[in-house]
Amino acid sequence: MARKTLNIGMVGYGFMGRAHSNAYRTVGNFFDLAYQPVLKAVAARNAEKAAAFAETWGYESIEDDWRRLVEREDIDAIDICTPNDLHAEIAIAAAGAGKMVLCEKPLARTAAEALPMVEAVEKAGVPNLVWYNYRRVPAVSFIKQIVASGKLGKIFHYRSKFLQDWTISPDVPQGGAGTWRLDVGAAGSGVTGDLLAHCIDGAIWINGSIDTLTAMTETFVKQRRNALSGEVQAVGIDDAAAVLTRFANGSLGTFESTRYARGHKALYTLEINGEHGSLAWDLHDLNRVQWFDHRVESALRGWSSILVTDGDHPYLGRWWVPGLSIGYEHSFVHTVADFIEGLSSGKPAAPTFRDALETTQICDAIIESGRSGAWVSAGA
Ligand code: SOE
Repeated sequence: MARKTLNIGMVGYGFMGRAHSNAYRTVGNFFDLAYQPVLKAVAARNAEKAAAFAETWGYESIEDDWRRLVEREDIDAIDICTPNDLHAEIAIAAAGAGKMVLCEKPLARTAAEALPMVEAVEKAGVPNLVWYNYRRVPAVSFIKQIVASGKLGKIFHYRSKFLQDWTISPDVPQGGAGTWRLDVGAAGSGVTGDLLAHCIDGAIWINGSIDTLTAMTETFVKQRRNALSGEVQAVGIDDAAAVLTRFANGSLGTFESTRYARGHKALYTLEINGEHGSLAWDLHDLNRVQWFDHRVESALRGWSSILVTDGDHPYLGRWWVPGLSIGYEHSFVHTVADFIEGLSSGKPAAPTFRDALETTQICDAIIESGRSGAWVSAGA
C-alpha cells in the first residue's frame, strides 16, 4: 500500500535537530508504517546555517523565521529543536495552525509555561509528543515490560542517575549556541531539566507517579561569561541535584544528576529492586539488562546479564539478525515509528504533552525543594 506523506517542518539545527532528522530519514527503511516522513523545511534565524543543515540532511527548503514555517500549508508536523525558552511560543502557534507538534525535552522551562502548551494541543486536537528518547532504548522498554508484567512483585526502590562532566571549567561560557543549557533564561534550569528530566520521565513511566520529594541542589560555578555579550554574569542554573522521592506505589526513589562528575560524559543508570527480583541498566552498555531473580533455587541464584538483541525484544525484530547491537540514534527512530503508529491506530504515542507535564512538575518541585530544603508535594 502506498504510504501517505508526513511533511516535517523542523525548527532548529543543533545536536537534536540532527538526531531527529536522522530518525525521520531512517524510519521508513526499517518500519512498516502508513506515513513516510518527508523533510520539507527547516527554520532557523541564521539562513546560512539553515541552508547548510538543509543540504546535509536533505530538507527541501528553508525559512529564516519559524512563524513562516508554521503558516505553511505544506507542513503537517512541526518539530521543535530550539533552546527551551522558545518551546512554548512555537508549540502554541503550531497547534493553533492545526499542525502536529513534536517537542524536544523538557516540554518547557517550568510547568506554568508548559500548561498552556498542553491546553493548546488538546484544544486543537493535534497529535503531540515529547522526545524523551531513552524510553525507546530497547533495553529500557524491556525493563518497562518486565515491571508491568509483575515479575518483580512489590517494588521497594527506584534508583537513577545521569552524570556528565562538561561544565567543570569556569571558562565554559553561558548562553549562545552550544552553551545555552547553562543560561537559566534559555534553559529554565540546569541538570534538573536537562538530565534528571530523563531519569524522572523513565521513573514515572516504569514505576508510576511521584508523590513527594526533597532535593539538594548546588551551583558550583557562580559566575560565567555570556557567550554572546561577553559580560560576566551570575549563574542561575543548578549544576548538580540529589533527590529523594516517595512514589505513589509506596516505593522509595533516589535520583542524582550532575555535570561535575569527572570522567562521566553521559552515564544514565537505573535500578529497580522488587520483592522477587531486581533489574539494572546503564547507557554505556545500552543493549544489556542486569537481572536478578530471587525465585530461582538458591544454589543457582545470581545476577544474569541479558543481551537485549533478540528478535523478541522491543523494536529489535525490525533491525538486523538476533545478536547484533543497535545504538543511541535508534531510540529516536523508534520514537518516530511509535508516533506514526499512533497516528494510524488512534492510540497516541507517549509521552504526550499532557504526560510530559508531570515530569516538568517534578522538575519544578526539585528546584523548589533545592531552594527551601523542604519536602514538597509533586503537584501532579
Ligand atoms: C546535554 O549534554 C545532553 O545533550 C542533553 O540535553 C540530552 O537530553 C541528553 O540525552 C544528553 O546530554
